[in-house]
Amino acid sequence: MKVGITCYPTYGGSGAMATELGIALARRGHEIHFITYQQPFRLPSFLPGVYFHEVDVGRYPLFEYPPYDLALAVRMHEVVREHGLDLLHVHYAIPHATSAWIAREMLHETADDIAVVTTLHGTDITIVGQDHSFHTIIKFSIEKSDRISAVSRFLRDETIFTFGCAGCEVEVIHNFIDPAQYDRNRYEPVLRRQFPDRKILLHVSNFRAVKRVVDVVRIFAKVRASVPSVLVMVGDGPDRVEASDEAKQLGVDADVHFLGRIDDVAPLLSSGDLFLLPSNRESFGLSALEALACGVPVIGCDVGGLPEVVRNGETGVLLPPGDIDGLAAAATGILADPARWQAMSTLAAADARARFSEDAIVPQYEALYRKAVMDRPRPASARITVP
Ligand code: GMT
Repeated sequence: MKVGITCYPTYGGSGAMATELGIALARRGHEIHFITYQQPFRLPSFLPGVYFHEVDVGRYPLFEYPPYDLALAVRMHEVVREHGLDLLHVHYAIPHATSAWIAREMLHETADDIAVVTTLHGTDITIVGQDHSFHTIIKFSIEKSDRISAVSRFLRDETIFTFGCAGCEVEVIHNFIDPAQYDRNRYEPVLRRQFPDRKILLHVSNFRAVKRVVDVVRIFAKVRASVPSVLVMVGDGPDRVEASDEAKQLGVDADVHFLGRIDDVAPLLSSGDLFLLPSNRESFGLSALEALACGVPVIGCDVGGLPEVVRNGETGVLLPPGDIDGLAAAATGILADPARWQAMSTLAAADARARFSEDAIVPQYEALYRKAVMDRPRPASARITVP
């Protein structure tokens, strides 16, 4: 098929997943067109079958808020017509699903058409969707999509609870990893060489409030009191300064390393002993899945979709958000028992491969695409190039 993909191209799980999906689909013979305001951060500069179309918003002085959603709709409309796309797959409802709907309405003026699939990732429903100013437009845009998917059962239920969405069928398609890339045995243990004789705790995120990065530091400080260890923080965002201040306050700053944003996290994860993700809520927790696939047990919170990813007590430990003592005790217990750590690490890598590998998940999107295209009246369905 010829598929247009729109996502947030900067750091974040939804953009990462959309990009990995596009790459995987291109490997399976589809033609993929990314339509975004910037090259997605995980997209290599050249890949056969993958094209990038930049959305230019312009900077007219009258616009205090440049109308990105309209510029995106116009670019979608152009790309669909120029390249004969079969389908637009938008990741994150707002504003992408709305722009796709506008583009489709414009296409109808020339008797053209396009199928639209919307994938919900989490904060588009759990935070943005509950803000009254966006509620109606998100509900409308979701309902106008031909097919909707959510990255966890939790998010599907939350979507139906929040929006009602009469008659909406929300299909659960979990996020996935490429098992060849997220493989502990594939990389030199770079961090282990840098920190010999220490346990390595890792956190990767966009450092937004929902991630509770200050808790990450507090948990680490308690672990470090009994286990020689370092904390490696990957990413950046609004709460980085607060986390760094907390490390100083607790006297552990010499052992907390902020590496900033890094595109390819697999080599770092492969050096890790534990991954900390004590978020208030994760609709899925892609970073946790990537850690598990690299054989790193996860210490996190038993909320949202994370319990669908981490097997509590087997591939990690999940406790209520804010239970710093409990999370630190769980981490210390695993690190102090090498046999238990090894069993968890082995099961984590195996379970991630068994349930969330690219080969198992990507065909679910292909099936969703087929249904979306077949749902629409001809001539759109007649344009399918790959059944
Ligand atoms: O976590 C964020 O703030 C970013 C957000 C995004 O759009 O990138 O992440 C959401 O989508 C990811 C990919 O599906 C999920 O793994 C994250 O759990 C989800 N974040 C939240 O639900 C907070």
